[in-house]
Amino acid sequence: MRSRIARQIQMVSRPAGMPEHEHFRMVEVELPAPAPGEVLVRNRYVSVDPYMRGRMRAEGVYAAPYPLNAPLYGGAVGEVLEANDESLKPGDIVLNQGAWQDRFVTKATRVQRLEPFDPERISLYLGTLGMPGMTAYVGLNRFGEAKAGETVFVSAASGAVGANVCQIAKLKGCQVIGSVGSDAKAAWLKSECGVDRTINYRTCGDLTNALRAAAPDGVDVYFENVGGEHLQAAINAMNPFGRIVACGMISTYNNAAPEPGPNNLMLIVGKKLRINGFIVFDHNDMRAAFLKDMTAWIKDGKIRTRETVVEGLENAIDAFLALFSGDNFGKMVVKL
Ligand code: NAP
Ligand code: FER
Repeated sequence: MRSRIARQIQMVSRPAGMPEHEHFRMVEVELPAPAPGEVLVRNRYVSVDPYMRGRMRAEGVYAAPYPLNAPLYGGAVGEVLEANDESLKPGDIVLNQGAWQDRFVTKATRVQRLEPFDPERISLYLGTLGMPGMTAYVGLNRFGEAKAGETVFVSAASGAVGANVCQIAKLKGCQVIGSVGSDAKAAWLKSECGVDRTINYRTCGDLTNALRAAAPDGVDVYFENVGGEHLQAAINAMNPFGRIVACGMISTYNNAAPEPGPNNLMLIVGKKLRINGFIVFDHNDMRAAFLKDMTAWIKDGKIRTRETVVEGLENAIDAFLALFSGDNFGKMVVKL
């Protein structure tokens, strides 16, 4: 019999500010044999994503909070070890929601069998071909409505979502400005992703001035991943009828108390700006088109992918925390 000993990371207390190791523990459990309709999955790659920080809070807006003393969950790609359901067989590669654990038993209906276009690159289904890539596609197309010739400003531009936003916007014929926290990330965006101009927000001085210099004709679409000073600078630099795609505000996720907002919100009125929040999970109607387009773009070399791969479930917490210090470069995944 294959091993049914599983390791899982549980949250034992809710962090107030930046999470620390003491908020989590690694637990070993013996899994039951899969009951009828169930499968045993061994994960190969598990995802860590910024939204997980929101689920660590007691109150969620959109998603249910993670329970205490139970495995955390989120996107993962694994292999079916045992199947007690005719829809799946051992060896099948499945997208699942069992992140933060190396093995688990779940209903067959709760996993999605993948037909990976490249079996060596299954982690892409957590990044460019997965939730973050689709977030870029949905946000830019459905809410940014970016048109050829327009200027698109992207924050966290080299990340899992941002790098795809930049490259899809270039494919649409836009001018693209990316903000990042390191010169190496800026150099990669320019050389590999075709980004026109970059800003290193850590070294640029006043962000509004830097953005105005990078976008002398103004910003038509701001793809918001960061919040705070980035949002204020974008509002300052937006053109009339500009669109702000409110995807996330990672700079605020570890705040223990709310911080003051941008000081220039009145500009939204005079510039007739539109601000659109969205959650990718509400837009599954675009999933087939996204997968078709994105797979073709990757195969044709039109979209470049970059990952930071951390090895070992025991390093998942550090991998997660790296999202908030910028120590990831591209999509952060944990290889098991
Ligand atoms: P990511 O960009 O791959 O990783 C996070 C990056 O954010 C870091 O590498 C860092 O890059 C930047 N960052 C972290 N703290 C920052 C701070 N205080 N100020 C400025 N930059 C900071 O993560 P991702 O998965 O692509 O997520 C990006 C954003 O999209 C997040 O806001 C996330 O919540 C959001 N999101 C939303 C949806 C949705 O459905 N609405 C779906 C997926 C993701 P630098 O080194 O460049 O600072
Ligand atoms: C994310 C940030 C926030 C995300 C989802 C949320 C899927 C949801 C927030 C909420 O429930 O309030 O990156 O990605």
